[in-house]
Amino acid sequence: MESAQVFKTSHARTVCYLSAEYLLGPHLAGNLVNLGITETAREVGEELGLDLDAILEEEEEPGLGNGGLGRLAACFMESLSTCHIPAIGYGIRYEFGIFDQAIEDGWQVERTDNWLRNGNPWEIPRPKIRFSVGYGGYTESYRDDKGRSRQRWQPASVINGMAYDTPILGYGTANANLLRLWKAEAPASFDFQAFNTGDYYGAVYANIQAETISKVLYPNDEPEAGKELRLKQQYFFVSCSMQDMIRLHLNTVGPLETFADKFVAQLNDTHPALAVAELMRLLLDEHAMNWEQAWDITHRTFCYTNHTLLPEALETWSVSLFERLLPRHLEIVYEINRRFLDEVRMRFLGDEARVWRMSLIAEGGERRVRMANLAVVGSRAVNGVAELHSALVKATLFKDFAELWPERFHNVTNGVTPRRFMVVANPRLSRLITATCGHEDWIRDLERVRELEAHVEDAGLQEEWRAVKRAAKQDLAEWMNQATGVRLDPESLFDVQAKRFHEYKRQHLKVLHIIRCYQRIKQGQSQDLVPRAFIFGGKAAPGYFMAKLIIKLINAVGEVVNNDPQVNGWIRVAFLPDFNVKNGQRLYPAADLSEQISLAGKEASGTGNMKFSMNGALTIGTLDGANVEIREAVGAENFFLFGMTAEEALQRQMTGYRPWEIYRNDAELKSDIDLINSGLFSHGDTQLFRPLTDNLVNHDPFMVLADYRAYLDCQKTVSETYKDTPRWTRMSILNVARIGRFSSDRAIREYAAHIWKVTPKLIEPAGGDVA
Ligand code: 9GP
Repeated sequence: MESAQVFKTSHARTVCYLSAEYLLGPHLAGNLVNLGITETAREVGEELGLDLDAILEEEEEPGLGNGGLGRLAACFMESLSTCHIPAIGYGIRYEFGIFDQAIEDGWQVERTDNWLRNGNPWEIPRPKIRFSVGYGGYTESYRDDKGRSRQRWQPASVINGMAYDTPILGYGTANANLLRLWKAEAPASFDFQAFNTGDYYGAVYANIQAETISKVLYPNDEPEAGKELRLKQQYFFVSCSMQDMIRLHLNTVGPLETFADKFVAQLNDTHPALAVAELMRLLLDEHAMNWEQAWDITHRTFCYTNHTLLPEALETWSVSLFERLLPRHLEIVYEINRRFLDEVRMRFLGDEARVWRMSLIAEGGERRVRMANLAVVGSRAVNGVAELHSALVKATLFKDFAELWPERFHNVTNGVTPRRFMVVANPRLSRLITATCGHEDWIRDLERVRELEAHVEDAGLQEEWRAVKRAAKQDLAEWMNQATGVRLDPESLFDVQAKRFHEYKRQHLKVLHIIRCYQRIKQGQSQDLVPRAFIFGGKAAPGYFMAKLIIKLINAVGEVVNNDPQVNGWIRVAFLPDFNVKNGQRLYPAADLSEQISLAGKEASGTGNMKFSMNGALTIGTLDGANVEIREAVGAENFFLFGMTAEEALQRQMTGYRPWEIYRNDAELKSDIDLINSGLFSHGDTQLFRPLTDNLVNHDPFMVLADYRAYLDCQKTVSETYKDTPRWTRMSILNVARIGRFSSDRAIREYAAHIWKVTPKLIEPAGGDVA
């Protein structure tokens, strides 16, 4: 409340982070750390006969996101508070978050995530903060009281959005920002006409329809069909958020002319891109501005982050659906487009092909609104999330735009919060770092973990370092055994791949490596190997057949390997069910090896790569996303690199990629794939995995076969290095010591200085010191 009051009275410039997803993870442990009272809480608990760890274990996490993008938003909210930047996070209070994953007979099964079942103690309902949101209907022209011709929207239906606020605490500071999530409700005056004519059920139906809008988070990677509700969700939350920002501005600062000085709105991917059209509508239709003035404000307000180059993830909406739901916004998009394309034509005379490519409307076939183009045109800054990704954004996806407005394009490499992913997740390692460096300042200034480097040769530290890792592996092994019945040996190398399942992330490349190890052991060629536990975690979108088949394959291989006494002293395979923030916190501290093996050019950044490295895992990875910068930071000699570069991959695709030739010419690869097809892993069913193996041999869109040999060679180096224990330990220490740059605090400071132009505002604690 004090933060809100100070931000209000001081007219502090404020960041509004617009994101359809926040993958927050449990709040309690993070809040205790940020308030500096974990040990106090533990002691008080003990006096009361309560075990803090048992309480933490009970907490339900709000899984209001799919993966990296939503978790990034959560890290950013925490760093915004820690860095004293006034901010509001706007999003949707989904009643059901990302599904809970169970594994049955090796297959992923989805269960609804009823996270609000027992209530949510962290949120503050704000019944007075409500806005109306319209859908459908028509637009009409009219003359206002000054005789000017104006346009207005008469929606066919209206629902309400009500605010629920969750305070997001910073580390060791009194600053707290708000995460304001909107819940959809029927308007109080529900359809009385229907009610009076006796259509009671019709009236109730309208209520249900309204509430559906914030019911459930959409899993990404879903096919396009039936996504009308998603467009409704997107409009719902941006409309409430824009109306709220205008309300705040009018209440505190005053006239809307200064709106863009008070607020900067960050579009987290294209999901909130409708905000551009909505702010225009509010300024034009509700606040009677002229186009030029409204556009100047809108354009100065927004910035946009792109998180993917994958074409299927770039949102477009059919013009007919858009028009049916948001007729006024379509008019506004057309007008933005008309003016924008005039600018393009003037700048690139006669280049109609370029005009066609850059248009906000895709023509040819069904006409569609291109949300990414709307976001670029409506924003004053556009950024990618790692150096390589930002370069590819400029060179490929938004090439035409970067030629038109080169100054608009930036890079801000992602980061993650060390509070959650080190202090909360790995207290043993945190204590060791604090003891070695002699201070806790590294928690707020992660660059200071570099002080570890001076001690890297210290045999005592190395010993303790190994003990910390060993204990985390023991914890994970126990948990895994309870959760899945798979027994892992903490003495073995813990080789972990945990992230969403997608073909571009290439979990199936990892599976081929496991099968190769299996065959080598069976053939008595285990001399190059070290005992390994292969551990996977991650969810597949419910409608993504191939990703689900890969999960099944992992479990099928696991069943054979784990039950074969000839090999299971060497290798084990475990699948951690329901990979979420809480389970991630169990995995990162226990990993020796982090698998970051996407096809180069496909993973925009990755953030799991940072979390593993922060916990002393070494990375085996391609030159993709933030791997490139992690390798630079930790030193090439402390990173296991393999595979094609993005450029080489592209080149090879263009000159005709023939995976079947690789399959035919590499006897080991052929025998690994043939073993899958033999039915060994499917109780004799030779067809089960055919869609996967046929796809690999005949198409292989993510070039698994092209990188197979390089990957196996690199894994051999991993095994050799692991056998040299002191060397591995030194590499592990150096990974942590040099990871400072990947704190989300650094990312937030870069956004603040270069993109948002906002300065920190420190809140003085009213009733005593914090931390
Ligand atoms: O796939 C990217 C991932 O590489 C990145 O780390 C994350 C955060 O920037 O965003 C992911 N993108 C999406 O989830 C959808 O665009």
